[in-house]
Amino acid sequence: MGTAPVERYGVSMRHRHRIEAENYASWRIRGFLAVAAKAVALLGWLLLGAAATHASGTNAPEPARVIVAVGAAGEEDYGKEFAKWAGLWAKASDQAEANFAVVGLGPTNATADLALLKQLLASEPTNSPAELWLVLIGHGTFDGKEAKFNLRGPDLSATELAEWLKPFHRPVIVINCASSSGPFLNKLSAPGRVIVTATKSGYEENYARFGQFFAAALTDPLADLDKDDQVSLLEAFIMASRRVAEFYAAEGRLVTETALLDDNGDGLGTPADFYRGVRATKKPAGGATVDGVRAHQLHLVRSPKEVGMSPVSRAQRDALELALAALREAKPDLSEAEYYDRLERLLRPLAALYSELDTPGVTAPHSPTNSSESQSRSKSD
Ligand SMILES: [Ca+2]
Ligand SMILES: [Ca+2]
Repeated sequence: MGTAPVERYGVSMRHRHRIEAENYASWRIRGFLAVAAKAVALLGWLLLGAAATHASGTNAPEPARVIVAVGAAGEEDYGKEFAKWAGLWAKASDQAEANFAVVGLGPTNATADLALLKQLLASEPTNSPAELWLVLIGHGTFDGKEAKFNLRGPDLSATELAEWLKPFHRPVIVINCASSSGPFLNKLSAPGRVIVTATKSGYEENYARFGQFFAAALTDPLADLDKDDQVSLLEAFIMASRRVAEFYAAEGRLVTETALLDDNGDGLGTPADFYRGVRATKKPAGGATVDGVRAHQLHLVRSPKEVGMSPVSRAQRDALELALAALREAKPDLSEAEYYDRLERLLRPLAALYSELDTPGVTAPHSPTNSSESQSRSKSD
């Protein structure tokens, strides 16, 4: 699993010619249906958690949980850097009113950091609409088979973390900022999760700077690429990757780290240079949906408009937008009538949702009603 877990973008023409046009279309539509089904499933468990919150008498969004694990520094200078990045996460979490916890910065004691981290995760609710952000800041290793995150004392392997995360049916975000972190993406990828790694494989083993730029991007207005007054997980990923590229270019050095993001549970990551703005400009091969749509729905520090949404409404909006993104990808293979029929069936509940939420001056941050498709549709109506 040390090789690059990158999305296999771009169906080669030769391969495409081998597929009969009709088969190809039905295969793409099946892909859309599968994704739409996943979106509905995601909606199911997001809504369950959201409804539980609602039933408990509050419609306030549950605060996100942010757990930062700082690894063994090796050298003092690295230790200072890692502490600084963890500090940025603490600051952003404070701004987000999230519940923040850090492992690995205090004095070492009888309980190893690995056990402390395990305890922290084990004490988390497994069913909840509240996001769980797990951030690993430090060095990593890869022995050709297993990637590990270096902690003081025993290390954390990708396999072990995958086990710990199995019970969770809530939005889980893992950001592994370490060198050699790529294999964590393969091991942790699952529906309902977003996995970000600083490197594309286990073989990018030099000190990785991605974590520094990612932590800074969380609250950087320049990272708000779509100007909706909040920095999404996708935007932070894109901005951090851009800063990494700029760093190596300024130093005149070869880039030794390529960050990846996976949010569609297929175990394949997408690098930031596949996006223009927040839209992916290349299509994955194999009928897979593109990564990034889900990651662009998640914000550690939410805008006041986003904060104003109830968990139930947000869960509904997120699932409908995912289905909409899948429909757009399937557009070339659908008849115009079928496409607009499906589009309407998604836009109607979305519009109802937005009007329900509507207060003067409030617009939906990701409103697909701003899309060119729906504009051209409404013109023709
Ligand atoms: Ca934004
Ligand atoms: Ca993926």
